[in-house]
Amino acid sequence: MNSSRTGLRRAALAVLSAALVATAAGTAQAHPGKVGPGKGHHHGKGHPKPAASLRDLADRRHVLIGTAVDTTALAEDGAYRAATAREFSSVTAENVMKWEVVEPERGRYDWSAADELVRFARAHGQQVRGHTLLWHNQLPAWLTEGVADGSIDAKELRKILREHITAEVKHFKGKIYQWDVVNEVFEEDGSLRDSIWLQQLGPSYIADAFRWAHRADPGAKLFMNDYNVEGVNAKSTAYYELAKKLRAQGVPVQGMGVQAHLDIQYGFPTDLAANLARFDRLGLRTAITEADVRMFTPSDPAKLARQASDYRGLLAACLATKGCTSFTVWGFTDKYSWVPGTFEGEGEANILDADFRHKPAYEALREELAKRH
Ligand code: 9MR
Repeated sequence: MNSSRTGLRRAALAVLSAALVATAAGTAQAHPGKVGPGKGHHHGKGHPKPAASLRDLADRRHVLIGTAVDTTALAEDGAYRAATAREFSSVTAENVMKWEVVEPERGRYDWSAADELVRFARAHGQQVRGHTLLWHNQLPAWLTEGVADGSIDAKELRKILREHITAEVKHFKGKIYQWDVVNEVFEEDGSLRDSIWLQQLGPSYIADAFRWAHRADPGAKLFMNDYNVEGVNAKSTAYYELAKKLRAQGVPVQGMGVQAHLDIQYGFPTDLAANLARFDRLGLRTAITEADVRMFTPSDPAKLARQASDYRGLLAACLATKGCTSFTVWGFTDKYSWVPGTFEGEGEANILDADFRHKPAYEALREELAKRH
């Protein structure tokens, strides 16, 4: 297990006892009464009008609805490909824009898988979210080993980071509407994560990363992105304070990405809208970037209802925030998900089941998007 996964699980365990107490209240609050939009209503001579897709409905709300894309599934699975094209107006590379994939050897770039996704997006009128330029995970071995054995010193590492960000953002210039420039740079307590970036370069690496990315593509909106920052807490407040400070210094930080990897065993973060609103007031865009809602398997109707309620709550908070212009799920079918491989006994975190059938969560998103506002 890599350190991000460990981090996620550690964080999850840390809030377990508090969350267990809060769960019942959270469930009740986050489940407002709802009415489906003309379910079973037939048009014309007995032919039901094909139901609008998520992206059709999202267009009317001027919000992008996105998914992370597993590019292997995209290449091999026709049903997956069709659903990706039909339901979403934005795509994020689940893995193929990460450093270990795009620069497997120093100075040798391999954009092929990412380019393929960008081509798919273009062909289907979809926007592309860029994920991610700087992370402590999925770094190439030449880089981590070079730092560990001292053959890459701090000065060299800063140059490597500048070249990586510049090369990647330039390669996709004009094709990416939002970039996750820095990913998961804070700990739960709001201190900066003790990564090789902090250790070698000190805290200024964050401002540098944004400046380099902006220079390479001034048109892309530049985001910070993390998990466990849904509510107002030490970690999200650290991002808020950092954004305020950097913007006062003229650093081009333009967005806050809230990953939203939820789990139905915990309470829904009911202060999500308030959290998004404070970033909005700072002049930042916001986005839900990696939504999924896991559970212990097998599912049952009650668990699926709670999952639907959580998805609905995430989307509702985004729709209520002016600058929240994209809502992305981290994969859309239970057929392909990072969850079972990471959280023992858990899964079924997505909005379609493994046979691409609509789950209550899918219907909840449709209903939320279809609401008059
Ligand atoms: O979904 C991704 C999975 O396929 C990779 O193995 C994993 C490696 O750490 O990264 C997953 O995506 C992560 C994302 O890039 C950042 N936020 C947490 C996501 C889930 O771990």
